[in-house]
Amino acid sequence: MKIERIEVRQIELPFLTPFETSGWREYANHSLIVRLEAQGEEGWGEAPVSSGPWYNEETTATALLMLREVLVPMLLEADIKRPEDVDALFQRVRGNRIARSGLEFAAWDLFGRMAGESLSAMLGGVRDRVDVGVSVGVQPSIEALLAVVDGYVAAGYRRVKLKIKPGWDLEPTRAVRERWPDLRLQVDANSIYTLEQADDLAKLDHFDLLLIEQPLAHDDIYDHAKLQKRLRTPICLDESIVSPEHARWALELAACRVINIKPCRVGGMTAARQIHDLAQEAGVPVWCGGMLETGIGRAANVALASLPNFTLPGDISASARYFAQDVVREPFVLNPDSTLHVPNGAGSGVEVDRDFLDTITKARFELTA
Ligand code: OSB
Ligand code: MG
Repeated sequence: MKIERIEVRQIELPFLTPFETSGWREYANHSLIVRLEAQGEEGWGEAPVSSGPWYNEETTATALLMLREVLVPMLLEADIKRPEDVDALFQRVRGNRIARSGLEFAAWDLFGRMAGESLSAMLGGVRDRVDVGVSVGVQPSIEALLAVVDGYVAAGYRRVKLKIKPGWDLEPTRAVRERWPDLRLQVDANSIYTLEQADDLAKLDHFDLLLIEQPLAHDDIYDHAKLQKRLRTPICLDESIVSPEHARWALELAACRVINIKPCRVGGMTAARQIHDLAQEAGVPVWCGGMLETGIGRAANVALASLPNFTLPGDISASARYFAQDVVREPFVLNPDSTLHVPNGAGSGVEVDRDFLDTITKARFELTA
């Protein structure tokens, strides 16, 4: 099948509150929203890049350039018989995985809509609800942190992740653990520590954490294996796992005991599912991370999280945790048991609010076959 038309939009959708990690701050979603057209049907995808190269090397500007100059022209020339063909097509592209994922997600949505099958069913999902938690950014004070966590716990979130960095690690983690002894709690360092700080990191073992996410360098697997031997708490890799091969290396080296799968980080659903399968064979649980997506990317993440080895709660919070208004007509809502429903409509199962999308679009281009 030929894809006939591809539209890419750059959006800006402000967050209700800025999101601060160990190394940067995000004020708005700066994703690229992709729309494919073929045989009278459409498919939507989100490439959730950030404005700067702080999480990985990609930015809104680089992804826009790669899509316009390389990826969209490649896809328009290709013959696509199944969504996995998009992953295969882009294997010869180095890096730029979030940009690639926007098109790959849209292909899954397109094929799903054509077949009348949900993305979750296409991927082999086994649940109609997925466990979710909330990722809490660095706060100006412990008091502010406790107030923010209190709000999320009151909203129904039963798993909380704290962003940590040197000087904002032991005290905030202790404070939250003391206030909520039974809360499922984990931390994320976004690559800010080095192996020399292993003894400091080992102090986090006192707080009964589910996991410590990406303590060391964004491209490291080797030192994480050394660090894991010195921690009781499972290490979870995020940034370092950019492909199924990277997942295999990490598993063979015992560099982690948990993997955060963000399908965008690995180029899309095809690679994400392969990593899921590898981890399952190794007896390593996975969970679905997030990139502060709109409802378009969130729908893809929720569908992925319905696969069997997603046994830990995902960073897939309700639309209201991020935005005053989402770009999908039915926002994602938190159920009282800290889950989100998996959409069961065709494809990703969400309907894009085109009028609202138009109001947040900063730039767009369109190419045809
Ligand atoms: O490291 O998991 C991360 C957001 C942007 C970039 C990196 C990360 C995050 C989050 C937020 O932790 C997860 C979400 O709620 O989407
Ligand atoms: Mg992370």
